[in-house]
Amino acid sequence: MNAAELSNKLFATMIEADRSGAARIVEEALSDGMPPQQVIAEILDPAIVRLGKQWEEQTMSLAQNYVASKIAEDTLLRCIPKKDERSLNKGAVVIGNIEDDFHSLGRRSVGLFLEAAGWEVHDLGNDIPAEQFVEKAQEVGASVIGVSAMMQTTALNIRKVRELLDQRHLNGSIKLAVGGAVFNWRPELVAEVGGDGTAHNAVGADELFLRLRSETGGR
Ligand code: B12
Repeated sequence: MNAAELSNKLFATMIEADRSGAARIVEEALSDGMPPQQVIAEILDPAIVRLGKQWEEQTMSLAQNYVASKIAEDTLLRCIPKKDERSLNKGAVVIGNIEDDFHSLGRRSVGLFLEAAGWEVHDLGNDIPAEQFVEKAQEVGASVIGVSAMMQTTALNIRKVRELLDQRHLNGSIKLAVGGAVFNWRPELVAEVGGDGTAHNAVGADELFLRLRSETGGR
């Protein structure tokens, strides 16, 4: 079965709330030798995009969407390599969903791809206030803060991170990456919230973070 077919199967298990069926599909792909990043990019991501479309077309309930999202999260967790299998040599970064935002799936994908690419990722989780992002970045010596927001309203909370970085004169040493579906729909929002750059998906996050790190004077 190719990736598109497996994605269709995974989508069906998400809609039918079939958690163990979803687990079997992922285990099968991984044990056939498909790299975890490919499982995410070609099997999981397209299934979530379809989920999003159905949600927007109002052909599913919030409860159904919620269970489907949990299954997507399980799938993502199954793809995360064990800590000791990674070599983290690109330096520290901090990621999280901005205050009031609970859309964790995209952020977790980004974290996974960054770790796989060699970054030491400090993932703060959902609903993170601006102060916490900046304080953690200072504590771990991060060159980039990556903030995820899925909704127009929550994206605007990212401005507080920008303000804090500027107030503390950290704008030269810590860069602000922003992302989430709302930035893909409205690219002008990146500048509106004071972001230094964005990537449309997790696959592009490593390149973005490398560029931003180089703007801090880091190698
Ligand atoms: C799944 C989902 C949920 C799940 C989230 C589960 C979870 N654990 O994440 C649940 C059911 C909990 C949920 C709740 C809500 N949701 Co919702 N949700 C979605 C949905 C269907 C998919 C989002 C998703 O996971 N996409 C898949 C991931 C892989 O893609 P992604 O998030 O875009 O991330 C990729 C890129 O954007 C990028 N990226 C992401 N972050 C970052 C960060 C950086 C730094 C970089 C570089 C890149 C990057 O890389 C990621 C991986 O490739 C979207 C619809 C849609 N089309 O997006 C609505 C959507 C985002 N939700 C919406 C709404 C309104 C809500 C609720 C208010 C619903 C309600 N009435 O209760 C609540 C609010 C919760 C909150 N306060 O955050 C709206 C937002 C409208 C808007 N434009 O403001 C949307 C667009 C649906 C809609 N059209 O109504 N939701």
